[in-house]
Amino acid sequence: MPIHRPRPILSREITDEGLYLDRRRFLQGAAGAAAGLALSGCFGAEEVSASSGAPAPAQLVDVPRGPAEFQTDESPTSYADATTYNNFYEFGTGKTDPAARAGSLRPKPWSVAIEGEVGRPGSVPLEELLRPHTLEERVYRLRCVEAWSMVIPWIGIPLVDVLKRFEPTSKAKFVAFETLVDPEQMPGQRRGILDWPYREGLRIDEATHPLVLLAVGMYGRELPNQNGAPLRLVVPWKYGFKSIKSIVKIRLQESQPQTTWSQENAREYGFFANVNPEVSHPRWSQARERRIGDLRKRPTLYLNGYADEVGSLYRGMDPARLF
Ligand SMILES: Nc1nc2c(c(=O)[nH]1)N[C@H]1C(S)=C(S)[C@@H](COP(=O)(O)O)O[C@H]1N2
Ligand SMILES: [Mo]
Repeated sequence: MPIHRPRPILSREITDEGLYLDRRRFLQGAAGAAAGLALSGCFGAEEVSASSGAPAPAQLVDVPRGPAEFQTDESPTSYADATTYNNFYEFGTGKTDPAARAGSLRPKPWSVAIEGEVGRPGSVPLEELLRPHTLEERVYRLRCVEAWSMVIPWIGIPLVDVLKRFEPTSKAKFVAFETLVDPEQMPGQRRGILDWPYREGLRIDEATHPLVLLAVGMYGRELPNQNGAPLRLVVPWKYGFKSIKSIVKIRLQESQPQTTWSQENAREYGFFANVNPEVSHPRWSQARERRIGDLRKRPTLYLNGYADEVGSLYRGMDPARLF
């Protein structure tokens, strides 16, 4: 178990979701402590200026802007930063590991299984999953639980439109998502750093909110592997770990799904994981965040600035429980 000491947390101690794992391994005397040290303090774009070296993915042309309430006029994070400063533990726990190693992922061909409480379950090739829908661009803030953030122009389709096609039953109270498991393609899965597959979930009213995007691209191109090619979730009012990458399974179900990070440490990574500046992470404050590329920190916004859209989903619930 991680050790929680009641004392002020220095900002340089806020590193990554894996720190407590590395601490645990350190305490057990196992390997991994060195990785933990190497990770500390990796923050700004200053430290991650290298481009991934991989060729840029194919362009997605003529994608219209989505509705105005799903945009922001804040400047997007640079493409170089958004594609070289990543969390994707299937390729390692370092911020630059995904860009360096995700070349082994083969996003084509790709199929997605839709299972559980739906009238029309099945495994669907990605092209078929997308075919009836019109791609759109949305510029969203992405706030990682580690207290950094980005602004990313995504390309995708609303999850609700896809779910509807498979005809959810009245028992569909939650939606569970899973990432691919294949250690050949995802070498980080040879280590038990997390319990693979990476799993996430949403309550059905959250999953069917029009803000939730199934993304296939960013910055006018297909998703780079390190950002979750070929299909990832984007839930902009929740901490980034909810936005699961490289999805192969979507399951509608009656019970709340077990999710990877809350299974690892429920106290530090809850099921709801709603961005809230007033609910501290056990090891650091969430009041402020570093926008990658900026030097100064900025205040974190309740529900990452999407309270007008999704605040009503949580009316009457205890805010402390919503992490
Ligand atoms: N399968 C999978 N999905 C994942 C992760 C991961 O390690 N594995 N990391 C999450 C975390 S912690 C964040 S902050 C975002 C980062 O997305 P980005 O690298 O595209 O910015 O992806 C999320 N999705
Ligand atoms: Mo994150």
